[in-house]
Amino acid sequence: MSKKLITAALPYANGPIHIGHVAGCYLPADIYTRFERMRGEDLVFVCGSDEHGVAITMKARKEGVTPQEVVDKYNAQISDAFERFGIRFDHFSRTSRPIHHKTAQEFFRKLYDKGLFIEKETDQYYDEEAGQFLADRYIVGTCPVCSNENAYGDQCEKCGSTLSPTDLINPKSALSGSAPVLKKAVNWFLPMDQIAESPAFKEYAKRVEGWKSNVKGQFKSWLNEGLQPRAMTRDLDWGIPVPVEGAEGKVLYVWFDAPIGYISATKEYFEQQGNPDGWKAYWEGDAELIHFIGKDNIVFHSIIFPMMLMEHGDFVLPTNVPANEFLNLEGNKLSTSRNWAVWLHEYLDEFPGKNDELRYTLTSIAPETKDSDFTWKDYQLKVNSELVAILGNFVNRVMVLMQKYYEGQVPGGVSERHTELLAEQAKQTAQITKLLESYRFRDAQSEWMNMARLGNKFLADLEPWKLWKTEPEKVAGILTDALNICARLAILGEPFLPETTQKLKQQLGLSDKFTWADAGKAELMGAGHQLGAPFLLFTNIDDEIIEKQIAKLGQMTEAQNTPTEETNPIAPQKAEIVYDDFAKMDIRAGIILEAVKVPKADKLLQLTVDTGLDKRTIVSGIAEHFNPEDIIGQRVSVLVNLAPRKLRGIESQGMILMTETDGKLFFVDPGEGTTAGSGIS
Ligand code: B3M
Ligand code: ZN
Repeated sequence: MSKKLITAALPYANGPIHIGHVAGCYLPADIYTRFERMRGEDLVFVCGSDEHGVAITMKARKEGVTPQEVVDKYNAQISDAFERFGIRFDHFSRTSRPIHHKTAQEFFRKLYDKGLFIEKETDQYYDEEAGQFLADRYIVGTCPVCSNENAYGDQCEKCGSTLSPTDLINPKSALSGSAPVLKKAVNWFLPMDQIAESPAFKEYAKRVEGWKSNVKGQFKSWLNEGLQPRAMTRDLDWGIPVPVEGAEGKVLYVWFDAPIGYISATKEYFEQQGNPDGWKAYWEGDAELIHFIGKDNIVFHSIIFPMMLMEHGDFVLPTNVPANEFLNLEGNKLSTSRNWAVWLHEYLDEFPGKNDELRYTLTSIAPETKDSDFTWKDYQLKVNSELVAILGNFVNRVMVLMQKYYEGQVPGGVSERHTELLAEQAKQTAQITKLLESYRFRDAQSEWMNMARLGNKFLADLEPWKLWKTEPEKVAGILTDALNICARLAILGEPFLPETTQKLKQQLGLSDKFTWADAGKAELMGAGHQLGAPFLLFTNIDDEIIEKQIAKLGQMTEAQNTPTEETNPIAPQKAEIVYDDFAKMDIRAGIILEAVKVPKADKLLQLTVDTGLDKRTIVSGIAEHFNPEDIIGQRVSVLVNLAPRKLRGIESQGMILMTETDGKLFFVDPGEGTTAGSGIS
């Protein structure tokens, strides 16, 4: 079995992740790796933050902080959001790490030593006011291809053309706004035109024939237009120093170093596993390399990086580059500056426990072959009329009837439709597998939902609730057949909806150790098997929630424009709930026994709390407000039946209640004389 290295584009650590990024590459990569893991494939899934380039230094200028502060802040925010959302990388690295600097410099040096680069003195734009060369995004002007007036020196984001600064019409410095002058500078160029003619590249180009049409299309149009040598170094002070004498003050081009980040991340992962040479097997021989990216990264992953890899010689070339197109939002392009975005960390805060609702929606509209549009109404519709009404409803009907008739113990037997039902499921299973193998996640998920539809139709046709009165002996087989559909849904749905299928397995009383092949078994649950207690997998999303999200779009956050004094310090009352909603919460008095800072997380403390029921670990976001040693012995109110959640790899089993006033946090003290475990109601 060949080893697989799966990568997802390294996000720039210059801002948070939004749903466009998620739909573009992180979610598809996660679905694919979960699927391949269940098939027992030997794979490693790496990512990390891209911390060099002008994208970072521009942000630092804008925020009035150092580039280091920018990357530290956003690396933490991005990796935290991925973890909370359940994007299960084996390793998430950073291109600022020493191991990456070393790997990228050695890579450059090897190509340099073999004489590959063209050393060329060229005219580079220079901002005399700022006293700085203007690479890439430091220079803006009119795109020669589509006339967009805000094209960057390296790329036009409107038409997707890759540009050189001197291609721009009417160039202006992004630093001072002034017209730049040309100044001579030496840089090292990758002779892409020559490499494109090499037999090795021609051989590689054959494999691109089998790739997705949008990727193949861009690949071909690049080659047809004719490639030019491209500078792999920059006159900048932020980045990886060019490891060549006489190159002082120059750094590697960010698009040279960033993809090498996939190699460094693999190395670092294996180093941390105590197997420092283990990474090699994923980068040589018959190892497969699969890059998940968005469409603006296609040229770098299908042409430039493969050229670098083939000239280096020690590594495999990409097996596939399943790139997605762009996701729009409510009919408009996502835009950070206009705050026209759904930020992942905000979604996670505002929709706790609803990761799968977003995963499902994004996969169902994935921009796999062309741009697509996310709307909140559509999200609501997908949740209410598919997750709740089809999947949730099917599972719930079966579970409730099972409790009612058989106290949750599988009766066994088969229905009169058994054979055709199994044949249909086998067909669907094969189809889902085939679609996942060919990176068609959208269709794969929809075929999976069809299996739940099949279940609903089966129940509606045979009406076990009616037969129970007239021919009760038939009901056992019907419900056993239906339960086996539920179990198959739990196995096949894991790549798409990992949290839901986990809950489903729990209800069905199934273990977690299923492989993909198990989905092919006729009987997944037989007579005598005891089910767990039924509970709803999904709840409807109300109009109010959707309207609030729509209203939020395009509004600048407080930090962006409103002075804090003007904002109302008292939050408005939340939507009404019924007593049962409240009664579901089990809140107890507790005592903090231990408190330590969670490494590399500014906000988090790991607490050991005596809840009266047990001594458990709770991770709380209060580190910026309390010293760990000051809160030992503190009386607290604890929500003890909140589903456990992993934060920075630590399982948090509950939540400490806090009040916030004027930005300060206070513990909700259950009162003197209370003992741990007393209920709060
Ligand atoms: N950071 C570009 C981007 O976020 C870039 C990807 C690097 S992948 C090696 O679009
Ligand atoms: Zn353009």
